[in-house]
Amino acid sequence: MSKMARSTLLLLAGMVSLIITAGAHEAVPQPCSQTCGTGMPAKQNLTYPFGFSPGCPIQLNCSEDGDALIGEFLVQSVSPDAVVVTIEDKCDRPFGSIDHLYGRNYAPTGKNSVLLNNCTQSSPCDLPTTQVIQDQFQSLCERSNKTNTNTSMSCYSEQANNYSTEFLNRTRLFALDCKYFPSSILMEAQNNVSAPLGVQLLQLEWWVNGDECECSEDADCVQLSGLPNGGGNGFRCKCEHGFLGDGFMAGTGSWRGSPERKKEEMLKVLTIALPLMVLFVVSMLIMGVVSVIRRKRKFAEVLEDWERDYGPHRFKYKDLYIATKGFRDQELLGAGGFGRVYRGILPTSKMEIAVKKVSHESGQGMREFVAEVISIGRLRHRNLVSLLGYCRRKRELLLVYDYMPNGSLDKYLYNQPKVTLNWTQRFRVIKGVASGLLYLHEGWEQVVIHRDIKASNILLDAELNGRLGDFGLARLHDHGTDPQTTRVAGTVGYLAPEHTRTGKATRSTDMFAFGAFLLEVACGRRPIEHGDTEDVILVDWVSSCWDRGDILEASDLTLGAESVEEEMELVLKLGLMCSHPDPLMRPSMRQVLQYLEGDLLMPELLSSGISSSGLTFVYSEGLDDLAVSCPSSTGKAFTDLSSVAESLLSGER
Ligand SMILES: *[C@@H]1O[C@H](CO)[C@@H](O)[C@H](O)[C@H]1NC(C)=O
Ligand SMILES: *[C@@H]1O[C@H](CO)[C@@H](O)[C@H](O)[C@H]1NC(C)=O
Ligand SMILES: *[C@@H]1O[C@H](CO)[C@@H](O)[C@H](O)[C@H]1NC(C)=O
Ligand SMILES: *[C@@H]1O[C@H](CO)[C@@H](O)[C@H](O)[C@H]1NC(C)=O
Ligand SMILES: *[C@@H]1O[C@H](CO)[C@@H](O)[C@H](O)[C@H]1NC(C)=O
Ligand SMILES: *[C@@H]1O[C@H](CO)[C@@H](O)[C@H](O)[C@H]1NC(C)=O
Ligand SMILES: *[C@@H]1O[C@H](CO)[C@@H](O)[C@H](O)[C@H]1NC(C)=O
Ligand SMILES: CC(=O)N[C@H]1CO[C@H](CO)[C@@H](O)[C@@H]1O
Repeated sequence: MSKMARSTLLLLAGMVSLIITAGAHEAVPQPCSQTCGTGMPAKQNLTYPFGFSPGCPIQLNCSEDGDALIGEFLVQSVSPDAVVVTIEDKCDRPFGSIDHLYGRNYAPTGKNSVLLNNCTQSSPCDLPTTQVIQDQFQSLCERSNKTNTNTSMSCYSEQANNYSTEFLNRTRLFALDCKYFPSSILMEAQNNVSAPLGVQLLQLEWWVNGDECECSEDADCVQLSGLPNGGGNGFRCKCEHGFLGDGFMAGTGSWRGSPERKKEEMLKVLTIALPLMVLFVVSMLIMGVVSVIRRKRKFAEVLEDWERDYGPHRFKYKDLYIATKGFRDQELLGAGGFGRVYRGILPTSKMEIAVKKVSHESGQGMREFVAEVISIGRLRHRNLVSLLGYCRRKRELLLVYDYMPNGSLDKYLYNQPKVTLNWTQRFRVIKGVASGLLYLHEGWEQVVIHRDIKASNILLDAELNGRLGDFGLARLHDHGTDPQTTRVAGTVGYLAPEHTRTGKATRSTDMFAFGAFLLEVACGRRPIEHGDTEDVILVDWVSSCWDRGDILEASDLTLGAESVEEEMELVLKLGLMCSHPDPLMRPSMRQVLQYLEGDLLMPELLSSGISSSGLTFVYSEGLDDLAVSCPSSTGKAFTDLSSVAESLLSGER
């Protein structure tokens, strides 16, 4: 979702920037240069028609510092309405220099009051209205204290003479016949009383000569006539509000600009971006909702009313999902007949767990099964792997067990290279498993049949104690199947002959499997080993060793001399005894434990009658025409049988 969001954002940003760049104005080449002849940019921002090149309608001079000049006067500012020049106080500035301000395209406006000195004619002047200004001008020429100056200061303003002309009347000004032009003040009328706007400033009105307006579309035109340059006509262009440019057709023209331009661009951006934004937000919302729904579905569990009673035994699928990092393959501990087992760490308690995923075909019998799981979950024995709880989801049942750090026993027996357990450890494991199985068979309020005792179901805890795992699981398969056809659950090689025949699991069938397990541990070999030429059946092989008079020959070679012979012999014989084809001949779990603890002596056994006759017995039940019991062909016959059993089992998964 985040990836999608990021790309959507990028797309959006790209679109917005595209809109902005598309709106940018392309500059129009200007025929009139606004840079000084020296190559220095003018300090003032001049625009057409002002400039320094001869191509400019209003050509200004440029000072060495890059300042625009009119005559000797520094241009302060150039606006679409007026040009303002600086008239620095100078007592002995010749009066004639004022004539430079009357150009072809500009003239002083009537807003100016010019300060004069040593004039022949007097004129009323209301200029120094305030004491400050009066003082300044009065003292102006006194301070300079030049012998050829006099402080006969006067001034001229149109207003003071009751004239209301646009320009300072040059004729009348020159008629005053003054000697000096020391300064000027720009006045502004406020409530019919003119007030000084700026001292040492003079405002010029400007125009481009011509009878017709030559302004661009979005510019206003100011037409002027009877101009001081000889009574000609002129015009001035000014961009409309919200437009940029000089407004002249010969200049840059005008284009939409700030703030309206910005506003409009914003509007444009908004009209395009807003729906996109809304779309984006809506899609984000939809994505969010979808992801929430997906998440919900992902973690959806099956929870029925009857399950509420199981409270603490029920785990949240989400917790298990997080614990196993989403049932990652890296967390996979193993895959057995009943499902895959994952390692996990519970998010809140940080407890290590093993989660077994069991798939079940139907909800039928689920209630009974869960009830049984819960009741089995109450089983507590140091040689049982504790079932902590369960979780149900769709077609899956998840069983949560204690995590066994040392894994299953089979890897210590068969894996190459072997991580072997020494005999003492093995014997302890055997006794532990026996004790756990006794608890299942006799120690609890109900008889619990394990149904799948084998080395790979024995797990080793941190102290290498053997613990029985997966007890009762085979029941799931019983529950899940049609009651009319009973299927056999278990593992080939550990299945008691009568189990395959009747389909009934009893304590005796568990004993048979335990026998196979004992031989496995003692011999370090699987109950059936598929060889190149023929298969080795462990029971047969051990009993043949016994027949030859040396049962210890069958013991695991990797154990070497360290094994205690009596214990080894005991385990081997016990293994054969438990693997007896006749269930009545097998000892009970209590007896087995007593033999192992040395509390009871083993009865003298004969090797005959054990061997694979039990297997042939089973075999003859199913496939009469192949009933052969010669030792050499037993393995072959068993292979056939095992394939039959396997097909039985696989049909059930
Ligand atoms: C001239 O224009 C630039 C930007 O166009 C502005 O930063 C600068 O202040 C202007 N200078 C004057 C004197 O107006
Ligand atoms: C610029 O300088 C030249 C030569 O000194 C003069 O003729 C012209 O009137 C001046 N122009 C302005 C605008 O001051
Ligand atoms: C101005 O000049 C007069 C003589 O003309 C002189 O006496 C006076 O001290 C001068 N004042 C200043 C401020 O220089
Ligand atoms: C200054 O003007 C007064 C009259 O206003 C005159 O008497 C005086 O001689 C003048 N001084 C100079 C230096 O021109
Ligand atoms: C200007 O008008 C006012 C009154 O309107 C008058 O007092 C003043 O004398 C007039 N000034 C001139 C120079 O005519
Ligand atoms: C300037 O003054 C003269 C003389 O007073 C007058 O004839 C002329 O019309 C005035 N010019 C303007 C433009 O007012
Ligand atoms: C300003 O003067 C004009 C005429 O000169 C007059 O009509 C107007 O009422 C005056 N305004 C104020 C605010 O005095
Ligand atoms: C300093 C100066 O130029 N003063 C002159 C002022 O005007 C009178 C007559 O108008 C002249 O005589 C002065 O020389």
